[in-house]
Amino acid sequence: MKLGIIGKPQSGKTTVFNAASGQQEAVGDFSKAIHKAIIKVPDERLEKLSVLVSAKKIVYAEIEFLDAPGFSGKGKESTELEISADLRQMDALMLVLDAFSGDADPKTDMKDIIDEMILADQVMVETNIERRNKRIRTTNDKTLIQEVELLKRCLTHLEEEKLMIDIDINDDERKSLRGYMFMTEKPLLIVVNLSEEKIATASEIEKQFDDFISANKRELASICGKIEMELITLDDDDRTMFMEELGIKAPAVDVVVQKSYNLLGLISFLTAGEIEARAWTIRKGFTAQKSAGVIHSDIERGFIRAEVMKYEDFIEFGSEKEVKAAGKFRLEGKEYIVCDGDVVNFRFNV
Ligand SMILES: Nc1nc2c(ncn2[C@@H]2O[C@H](COP(=O)(O)OP(=O)(O)OP(=O)(O)O)[C@@H](O)[C@H]2O)c(=O)[nH]1
Ligand SMILES: [Mg+2]
Repeated sequence: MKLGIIGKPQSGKTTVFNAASGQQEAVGDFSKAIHKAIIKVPDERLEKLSVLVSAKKIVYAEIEFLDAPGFSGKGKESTELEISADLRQMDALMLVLDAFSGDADPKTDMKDIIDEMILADQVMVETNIERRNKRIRTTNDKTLIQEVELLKRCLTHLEEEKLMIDIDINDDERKSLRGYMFMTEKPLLIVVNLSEEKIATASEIEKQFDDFISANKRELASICGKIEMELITLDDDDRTMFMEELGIKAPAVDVVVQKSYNLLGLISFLTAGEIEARAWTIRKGFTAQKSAGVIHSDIERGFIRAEVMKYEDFIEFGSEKEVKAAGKFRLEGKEYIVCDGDVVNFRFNV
């Protein structure tokens, strides 16, 4: 799963990327370099589970982050619409907005970046309509004609300055468009990058985005990128002290990473044993058998049953035995839909 960090030049993309990844890429250098990192998804359930079962280690779920420059930030005026192929490959986007500099106007910046994405999609659709029309002239191919009709609907929608994620089309039509990898079809996490002084006014700034966020597949988080970046350079004791001084409970970047995970439509089921307490990434709606395959294809192939406890029950009752005594231990078949936080043990035979 890939999440791309985008935004205007100098909006704090690399700062947020560093804070989330613990990497130390140069900031403020206008570089066009793409940075990549695999990020652990914070999950305090794993820490509690590992204590309960005396696990030797914890393995967190992971997502891939890309710090991806490439937007001019000039909105409709932009001429460089070369959104890189890397960005089109992303499963979701994190849009970082400057709310730290003196004349910051995050709402307008957001509009500009979105306009730029809409323009890029529009250009792509136009090129594809042209190409198909040429072929239709020689072949008169029915499927191509249908495709062009659908693309024309997309074009009208984009010309109305709307995002592809909000277009009203049926599932088959959406599927047939998948190959285009529209920029404006990706789930979006808006990250408001505040200055130290503005943290107190976060909720006021966030309100400006209410209308946009309430719609489908969009999330919002506020963060002070600079503080977060400093936090990761400290050792555990200093970090705790620094956070207490600032009155923050957990690094805001943890929330950002968790929200990205949700936005990608991902959930975790958990396994707990002496070797490790571990989160496994699945998509919402995965069956027990398919989930088993995430651990190993043999377990999927030889699937017999899944032993399932809710994380909360396991913590409340303290052991498998007690969960059983309380009647909360379940044996599920291969069609069972695994839920976030299920503590699972697969029985299999190969
Ligand atoms: N005060 C303050 N400054 C910040 C914050 N985030 C970033 N900056 C500063 O803004 C400048 C740009 O930050 P970067 O993280 O390099 O921004 P970027 O979006 O990666 O920039 P480009 O890759 O050049 O487009 C740097 O000088 C940062 O120190 C913040 O939360 N607060
Ligand atoms: Mg950068």
